Amino acid sequence: MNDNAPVFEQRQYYVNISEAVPVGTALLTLSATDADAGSSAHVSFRAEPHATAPSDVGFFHVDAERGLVLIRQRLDREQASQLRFVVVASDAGVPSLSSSAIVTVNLIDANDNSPTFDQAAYEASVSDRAARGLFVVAVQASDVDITDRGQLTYAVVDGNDRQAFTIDSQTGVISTAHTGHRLAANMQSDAYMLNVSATDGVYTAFARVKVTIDQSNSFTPVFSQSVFDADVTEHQPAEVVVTTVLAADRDEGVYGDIVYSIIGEDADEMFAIDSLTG
Ligand SMILES: [Ca+2]
Ligand SMILES: [Ca+2]
Ligand SMILES: [Ca+2]
Ligand SMILES: [Ca+2]
Repeated sequence: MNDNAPVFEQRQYYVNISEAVPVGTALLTLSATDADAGSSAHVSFRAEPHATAPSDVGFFHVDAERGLVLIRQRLDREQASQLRFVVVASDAGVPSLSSSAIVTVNLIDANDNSPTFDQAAYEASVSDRAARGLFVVAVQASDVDITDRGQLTYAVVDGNDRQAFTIDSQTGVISTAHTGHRLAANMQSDAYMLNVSATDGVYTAFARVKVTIDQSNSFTPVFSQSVFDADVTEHQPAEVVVTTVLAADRDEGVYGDIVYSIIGEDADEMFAIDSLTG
C-alpha cells in the first residue's frame, strides 16, 4: 500500500556554480527516500518552474531516475545572478504521491566580457603655457563583470610622442608630462592623437584621445635696433630702398609671424614698407 510520499534529503538546495561552466555540467544530485516497498517506493524526479522565476527551470535538466541535475543552457551571470526552480520527487504507487524541494543556484562571476570605454573618442586641449602635471582629460571604461568593477587598468598604447603625457593606470586621468611649451615644440602635427587602452587582464578596449596644444601669444615683437638710421638724397625716384628694419618674435607659429607697418603723419605718405620683409 502506498501511504508514504517520497521525502527529499533537503527541503532547500543551495548551489554555487560558475557562469562559465559548459552545458552538460552536473549541478547536484537529488536524493529522496520512500518508506513504502516495491513500486510504491520507486522514486523518480522532475523539475518544475518556481513561481517567482518561471523561466529559470529551462536552464536545467533533471535525470528522472538518478536525480542528477545538469546544466542544459549556457549560464550568464550578467543576465541573472540567481536562478531558482522546484524539484519534485514522485513514487510509482497508485495513486502516486510526491513532494517537492526548492533549488537556488547562485552564479559566480567569470570574466567573460570586455571593458568598454564610455566614449569611443575624447578631445581635449592644453595651453602651451601649461605646467607639467596639468590635468588634460579623464578617460573612463566600465566592465559588466562584477569582479572587474574598479579593477581596470589604463595605458596609453600609441601616439604619445616623446612621452608627452602620462596616464594614471588606476583612474584614467591623463596629464601633461612636460610643460606646454615642450609639448608644442615636440608636436608632429597640430595635435597629439593618443590611443588609450583599458584592460581587465584578459580583454582590452581602446579609445582615441585628441589633444590639441593651444598656442598662446606670449611675446611682443622686438626690433633688432631701437633706432634705424638711413640717409636719403633729394629728388630720388620712387621705390628706392631706404633701409631694412628687422624685428624678431619668440612665439611659435602664427603668433611669431611679424607684420611691418609705418605709423606717423606724412611718413606713411612718403615712405612705404614691405609688410613681410620690413
Ligand atoms: Ca510511497
Ligand atoms: Ca556572462
Ligand atoms: Ca571583464
Ligand atoms: Ca561575467
